[in-house]
Amino acid sequence: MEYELFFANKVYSSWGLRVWLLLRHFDIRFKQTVVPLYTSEHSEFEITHSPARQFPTLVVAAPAAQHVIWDSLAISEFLADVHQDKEFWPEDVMVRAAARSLCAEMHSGFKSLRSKMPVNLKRSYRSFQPDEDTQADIDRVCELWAWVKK
Ligand SMILES: N[C@@H](CCC(=O)N[C@@H](CS)C(=O)NCC(=O)O)C(=O)O
Repeated sequence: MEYELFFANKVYSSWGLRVWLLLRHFDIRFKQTVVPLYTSEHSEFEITHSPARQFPTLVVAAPAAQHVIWDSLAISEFLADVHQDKEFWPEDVMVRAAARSLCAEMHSGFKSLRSKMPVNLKRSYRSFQPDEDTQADIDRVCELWAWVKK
């Protein structure tokens, strides 16, 4: 099986970075292709790899066919299914359930944090003052990290 990971940008897109880091961490070979958002390459990508629309998208070339998998969590679950020797998820069923809870909340929550503090790995926002909702999200992340460390 050959993998090609399409992502928008490594500096601004934590979604794409998640899958990129996972592939690197588990030493899984892949080709990477950056598709700048809202360009003609993006439109071409949407036509060629329909119905995927967002990044990251993983294109899997298997002997009989080519498959398109999109959304960082769906891609991660696919990789965990295929590479069962790599221990993507904890072995213990209850620890695994807790890990899934954390991932699910990370994937669908933290709306204020995401919109007020978008990822930009080239900048540091030292003077940024979070509003109430953003501070609540920050507190929640800290609570979860403290809980994981226990
Ligand atoms: N929940 C999705 C979010 C992906 C996402 O929002 N990707 C952005 C780039 S960071 C995108 O492709 N935007 C283009 C669009 O929405 O047309 C995931 O986990 O993959």
